[in-house]
Amino acid sequence: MRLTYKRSLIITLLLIFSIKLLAKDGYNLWLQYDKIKNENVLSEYLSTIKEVSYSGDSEIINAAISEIQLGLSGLLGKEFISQKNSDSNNLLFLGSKERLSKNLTKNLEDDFKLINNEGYIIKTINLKGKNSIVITGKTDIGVLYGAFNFLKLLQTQKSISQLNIIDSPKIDVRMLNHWDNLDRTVERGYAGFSLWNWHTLPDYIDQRYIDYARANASIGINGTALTNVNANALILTPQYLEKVKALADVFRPYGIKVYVTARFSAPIEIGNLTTADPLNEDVKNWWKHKTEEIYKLIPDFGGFLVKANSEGQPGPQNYGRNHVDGANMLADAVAPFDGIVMWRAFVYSEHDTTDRAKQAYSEFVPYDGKFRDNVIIQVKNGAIDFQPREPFHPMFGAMPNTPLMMEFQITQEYLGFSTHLVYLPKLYEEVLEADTYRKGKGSTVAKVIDGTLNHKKLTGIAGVSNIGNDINWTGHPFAQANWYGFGRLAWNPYLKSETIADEWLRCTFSNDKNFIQPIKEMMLKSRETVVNYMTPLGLHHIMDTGHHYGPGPWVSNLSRPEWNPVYYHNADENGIGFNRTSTGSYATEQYAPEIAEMYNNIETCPEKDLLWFHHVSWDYTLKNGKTLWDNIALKYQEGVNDVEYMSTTWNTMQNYVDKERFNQVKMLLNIQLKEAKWWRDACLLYFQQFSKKELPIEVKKPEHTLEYFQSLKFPYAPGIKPQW
Ligand code: GCV
Repeated sequence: MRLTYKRSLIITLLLIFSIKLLAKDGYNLWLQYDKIKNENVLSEYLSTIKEVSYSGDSEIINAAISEIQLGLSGLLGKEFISQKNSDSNNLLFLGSKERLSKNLTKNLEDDFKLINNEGYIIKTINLKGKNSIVITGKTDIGVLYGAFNFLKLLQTQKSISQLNIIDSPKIDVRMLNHWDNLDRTVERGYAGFSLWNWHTLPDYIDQRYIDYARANASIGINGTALTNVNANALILTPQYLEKVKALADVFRPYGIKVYVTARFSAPIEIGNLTTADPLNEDVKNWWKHKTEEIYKLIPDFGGFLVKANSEGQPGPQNYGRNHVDGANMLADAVAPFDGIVMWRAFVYSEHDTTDRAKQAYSEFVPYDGKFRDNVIIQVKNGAIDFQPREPFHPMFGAMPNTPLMMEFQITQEYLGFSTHLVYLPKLYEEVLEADTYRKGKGSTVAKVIDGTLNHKKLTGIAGVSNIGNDINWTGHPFAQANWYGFGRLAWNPYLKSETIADEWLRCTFSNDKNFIQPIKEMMLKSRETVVNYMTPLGLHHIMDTGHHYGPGPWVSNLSRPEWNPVYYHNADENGIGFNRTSTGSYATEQYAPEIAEMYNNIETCPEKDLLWFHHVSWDYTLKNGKTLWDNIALKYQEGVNDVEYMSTTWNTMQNYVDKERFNQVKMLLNIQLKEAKWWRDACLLYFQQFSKKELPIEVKKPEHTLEYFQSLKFPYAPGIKPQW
């Protein structure tokens, strides 16, 4: 009796264990190293790599070697014991330039001229009749990036028989911004709580911290701002700095520097000063000493990220000073340690009645050239706030004497949270490819960001993280693609979103073309789909207020006008849209003349941006010969139809995807469909009050009344503090 019980217990445990092994909870992200099933591919790899060897003993090289071992043992199903400095045949060799033999160095001389300090070379070399693949770089971090990229070749089943890959990042600072609070809530976070367990740090190092660093390094991210820009000064106290140091120690072997957000009033809150005036000597000294204290603990600390005089955050203007005074004071404190200050340009004031879209440009452009060399201005991709579609921010290209970095939002605050499948690299690509015309045709935003347009030494890009402690990190399995895609574009802002989707799908799910082709198509379309069912034709910021979940075009009762959706859509009997032309707020004049003219004229303004720049009559005829009202309604319907199509496409994919992730995506697409219909019906019913027109026959009749939609309340929608 006892034996039987024991036996069944053992069998159950074994079963649970094996199910756990087989289960795909998404934790491994795109670093899935399952054994390659294609025999031809596998045999090519096994005959090309017989041994692994390396040179160097830094913690970065150790990280590269252990990733190669992990990857090869999984993908090829064979253990490789790495030898130091072996030179047998069919070798995979890893080591930085200074570790290479004379012959190898000679062989790679020209290639090294093509890479920068973080770049890598992966090359097949035949020396004295012996074949080897060499993964190298000028520094160890280049070797680590090379190792991840080599594994990606295997994951995506590329031939490795004659390799010659030379690649370098085009942007210096490639970072994630976590809007994580010290109580572990995440502002605009939809994937659980913060990864950083401040309570158990610094003594407890969660495996997640290491896997977070691996994932980031695999796509070339080299920085992380750990804390919310709506900052808490406590992070700068010794108690918390010890915890930051612990994280910095974990991330260092993966080439990732830590940054924290600096609350401008910290000298008062934790320093016992009576002012935070940036020109006050005591304040300057306080920051100087605080910075010294930080660098003593974390010698490679990256620097500060600052949100000042924005949405209630303190800043230099509280003392009659300006952004230059504030940023330069902090820049002087970090300069001796090669630190940088990322000063955000996301500002708009309750005392300024001009169009919110104009305020950042007006406030910052006059300061062009006045910031210290180690200050970089962090600018959101558009002038309002991470909308499903915004024209590029007019500041890009308008401050030739100041480094500007891009801020994209990876977390889907305005794009359906982590329940909607939206592939954001498509949005990023649109912005990066936009032409500012600041130095004639071809002056793209990408060229501003990578510094080539104005010969900038300091370059950067930040993505507001969509990561939390959900088992799969991002909530929606496809939201992982947005983290991945951000990293890839940060490395190379000229990459195509399609290439990135292809790579990600192969690494994350399957190499089967019957899966890749339809799902890639679905991903590429998904951004336009969300624009259509939320904010078509240039509409913007009509989400319900506070949490930004679902539609709320009717909201008009908030204290600040620009917090109300009615401010943005201006719907009335005459039409809809924000007049930002010369007859309106004249925001168009903040662009280079070629772009200003294009946007200013209703005939040349791209229809996708029409209502961003123009207040347009309901009867205005668009290029397809239909009225504006019909176009708006049809776009909402198209959005819904496309989600239906996404859902049907996904439902035919069960043979290519593990059960867990298949079901997750299936359920999430059902939610997305429900919410797309909600958006369509609520917005059309609301706008119809002004247009007073029938819905075109293609548009489904709403199942609820406008009053019903207006009555919906979500006090506990994720991403905000309930008291807000
Ligand atoms: C961190 C928007 C968001 C805020 C965010 C702010 C910012 O307003 O709704 O949650 O605050 O942008 O970028 O600073």
